[in-house]
Amino acid sequence: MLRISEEVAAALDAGHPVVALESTLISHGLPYPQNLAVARALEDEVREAGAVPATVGVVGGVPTVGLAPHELERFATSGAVRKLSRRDIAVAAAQRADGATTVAATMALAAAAGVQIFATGGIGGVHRGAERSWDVSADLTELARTPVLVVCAGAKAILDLSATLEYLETLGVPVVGLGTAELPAFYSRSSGLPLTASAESPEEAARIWHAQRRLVAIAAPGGMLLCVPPPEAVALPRAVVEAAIERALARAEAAAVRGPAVTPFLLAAMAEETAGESIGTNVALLRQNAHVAALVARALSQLAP
Ligand code: PSU
Ligand code: MN
Repeated sequence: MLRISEEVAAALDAGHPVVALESTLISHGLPYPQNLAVARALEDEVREAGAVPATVGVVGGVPTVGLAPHELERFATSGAVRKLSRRDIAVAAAQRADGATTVAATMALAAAAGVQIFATGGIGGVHRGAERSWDVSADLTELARTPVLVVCAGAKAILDLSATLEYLETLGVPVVGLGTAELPAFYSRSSGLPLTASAESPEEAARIWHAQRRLVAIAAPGGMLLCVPPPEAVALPRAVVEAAIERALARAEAAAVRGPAVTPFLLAAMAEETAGESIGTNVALLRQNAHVAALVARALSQLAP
């Protein structure tokens, strides 16, 4: 049902820290060759910070936690890798397809394997214009029900961040800022949207997560977001990002893009509209989040189960 790599299984058995990583950003979120370099760099970041990386995907129909190096390469280079949310996993399994897992699907597989900490870039959320399109990412509903802490730079800036935060509140998902009391805006450090909770350190974030799991019957039963602003040196000014988003959204509208194709289309359009700058920022924040997630996983492994 679920293939767990030998290295990841051994780490889990020994109670060593493990960090899950997703594969949609590799296959559908970033262009080649940056995507392969990033896939490897994120695993290196996790290792250097003292945890074991577990990149998640569906390989030839087999849900897998801990992709092998040659599988990472295939996911970065093959045009035939599907984008899988939770609803798509059984279809891919039956058809023995390769599939890159979104935040939602990665959470599901990570939880099934016993991995509690997961690093990504920006989660999916409520799209702009969702009052007409009903385009709301399954990442949000997954956070409501699956017990995984997701380290991210907030939700992707192409979304309606205010509506996304409201929806997370409705679903009862805690959103905690790391060293900030504001929701980061993915490419930018600030969104102007206040958070109700913040942690001063990865250790404090681990204690909050530990409390949520201990209080599972009376506190949030599912996941938690730990939001880390992108590094100062590569963060983009909000005005620049907003102007690029307007142009990217107009192109998506003109091309009548719908469904799971929307996010990959907008991310690629953002790269063009910012002359590649958005990719540099995306890569830097991903590396930072992998590092932070490893520190949280280490702190968690020190706390009594
Ligand atoms: N973050 C990134 N790049 C990405 C994604 C997130 O920096 O490509 C992916 C994640 O896998 C997320 C997905 O779950 O986009 C959201 O897609 P959708 O809006 O279709 O749910
Ligand atoms: Mn969608």
